[in-house]
Order: sequence, then C-alpha cells, then structure tokens
Amino acid sequence: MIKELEKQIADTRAKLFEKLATLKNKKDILKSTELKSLYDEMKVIPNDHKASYGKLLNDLKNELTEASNEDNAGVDLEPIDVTAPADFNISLKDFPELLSSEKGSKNPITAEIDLLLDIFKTLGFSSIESPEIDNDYNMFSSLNFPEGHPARDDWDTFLTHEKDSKNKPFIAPAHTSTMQHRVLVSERAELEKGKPIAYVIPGRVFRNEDVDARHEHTFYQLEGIYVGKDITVANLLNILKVMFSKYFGKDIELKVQPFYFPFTEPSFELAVSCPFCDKKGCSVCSRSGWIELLGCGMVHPNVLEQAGINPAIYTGFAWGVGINRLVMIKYGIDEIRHFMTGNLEFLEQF
Ligand code: FA5
Repeated sequence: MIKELEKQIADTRAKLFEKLATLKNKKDILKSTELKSLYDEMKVIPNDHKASYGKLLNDLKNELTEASNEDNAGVDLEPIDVTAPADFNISLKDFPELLSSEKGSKNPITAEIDLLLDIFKTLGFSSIESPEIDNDYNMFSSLNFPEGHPARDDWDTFLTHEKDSKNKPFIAPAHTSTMQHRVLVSERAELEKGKPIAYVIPGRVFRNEDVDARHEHTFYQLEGIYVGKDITVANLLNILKVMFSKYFGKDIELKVQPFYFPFTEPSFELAVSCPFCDKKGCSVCSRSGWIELLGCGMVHPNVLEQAGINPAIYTGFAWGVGINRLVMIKYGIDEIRHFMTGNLEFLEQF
C-alpha cells in the first residue's frame, strides 16, 4: 500500500510544480486543494503507514515552501553564457549617461609629471619610477647617513612592523633620493664606457609631517641625477633654469641658498618668490615671501664610492623638487591638501 501512496505523492508533486510555475503569488501553492487532499489522506491510511507517509508529505511541503520563496521559482530563465563575446551592436543611445559631456581626466599631478618627463626626455634624461616601500640601506646608508647619525632624525619616516633580512623595518620613502644608489649602480658600466648618467625619477613620498597649506604627509617629488666628467655647480644651476623656464613658460624669481644634505656637498635649497602675495608674506609661504621648491647639490663623494664610482674621476649633481608645489605655483593653487581630497569641484578645473 505504501507504494501506491508514494506514487500518489509523486504524481501530485509533478502537478503542483506545474501549477507553481503559473502562479503569480507563489505562496498560494501551499494552500492548493491538491496539497490539502494529500493531507486529508492521513486520516484514512492505516496507522503503520502513517509515519512514512507523513515524512514524504513533509518533504514535499518543504520542497514547495523553498521553491515558493525563490522569486523566479519555476520560471524558465535563459542561461547566461558568461564566456560569450560582448554585443558591440548595442547602441550608445540606449545609455544616455555614457554620452554625457562629463569625461574623466588625468589628475593634475599625473599630467604635470608627464610634462616634466617630456621636458627631460628632450634633454637626454632617462626615467624610472621610485618604489613606495624601501629599506634602510636605500633611504639612509647608501646616502651617507652613517648608522646612528643624528641627521637620520631629520627625516620623519613611516616604518613597517615587518623587518628586512638585516632585521631593520622597511621604510615608506621620505624622498625620491632613495633611488640614487640604484641608478648609480645600474648605470656604472655605461659611465665607464663614456656615457654620463642622466636620470629623472618621479615618485610618491611619505613624511610624518604636520600638514598645512604647503605641507602634506604624502606628496610627489621628481629626483634628478647627472654624473659624468668635469660636472660642476654651474651645470646644476643651468639645468634647473632650463627646467623652470620650460615648465612655467615664463620667468620666475629664484633664490638659491646654502643648505645641508648628507648626500650632497655643497648642498643648496632653492625657493621661488611667492606668487600668492608677491613676497609680502601669506599663509601659503608661511609669511616668508618665498616658497621652498627643491633641494639640490653636488653628489657626495661617499655616495659615488658606495656605488663603486671613483669620485676622483667622476662628479655629478642631483636635485629633488616637490611636484605638488610646482603645480600649485603654476596654477595658483593655494592649498596643497586639495590634491589628496578627490574633490571633483577641484579636479574638474584641470
Ligand atoms: C629632499 O627631499 C632631498 N631629497 C632633495 C635633494 C635631492 C637634495 C637630491 C639633494 C640632492 P627636501 O626635504 O627639502 O629635500 O624636499 C625637497 C622638496 O620637496 C621641497 O623643496 C618641497 O618642494 C618638497 N617638500 C618637502 N616636504 C614637503 C611636504 N611636506 N609637502 C609637500 N612638499 C614637500
């Protein structure tokens, strides 16, 4: 007898699922007369079959409940072939938002880095980007900061918990000078064949800095390094003059003063007259009338030696310019923090 009951449930099940596919409100299937009459059978079947019949009925009810919970239960959906090629016949007119005149563009920093690299390409410089995580050797030791030297404390670096093979933390580079040693080592052989080393290196740098209108904790620098024979400070100042006149397309007032960096000797700091206040003093130039734009100098003999280059034969210069500040001066932006905010009103001006 249980076989007959099983068949009855199986037949009704098929009908119920057919019906479910046609129902608007899928939950109605649970109140259907077909299901009800299966339950009514319970009253008349012999006691020794009640348990197995009850279980089959319960399973069916659960199945129906689950199917009625799914929005598209029973509806025949066309399967999606995710590997199919895209339909390029779709008309753009169907997507008016794609035809709007608002288009994305390069961030001003990226655009100006491209421009600077183009300028230096015409002057025969190659380029390479600096990494965003580096080690103690490239940040300090290779640049003539001896272990434990107080000059290391002038650089407010961010360190990682992770340690390198020498058990020193990795460093988020505080300047693009971390690339000097790498470039000197990789180009040394060509230098010895008579080809001067001429590189520019753009990169994002990080400092544990108190931020204000002119100081960011994360900003961009463009490093330059040139090494050859008989290179002097005059060559350095000449290259910087060419860079500024090509970049700004006009004359700007420059001030060079002696400075100290462990990796250059002599070292200089270069500032431009503040275009926001005409040297009267404002919040952008910290009331000094000048905006510090770059540090530079003649590559220290110890830095050359550390890279296996003989300082008795070769000399060179290097500089590191703050790109955000260059762009601020070019476009009259009085607040460095605008670059990092992702504020569309600001970015849409470029
Ligand atoms: C340096 O970073 C040296 N590595 C530069 C250098 C390279 C010297 C090669 C000699 C040879 P300094 O800390 O002064 O130097 O930074 C260079 C430039 O980066 C500054 O002149 C300024 O334009 C920019 N800069 C520095 N700190 C910030 C900051 N917090 N926010 C925005 N720009 C900054």
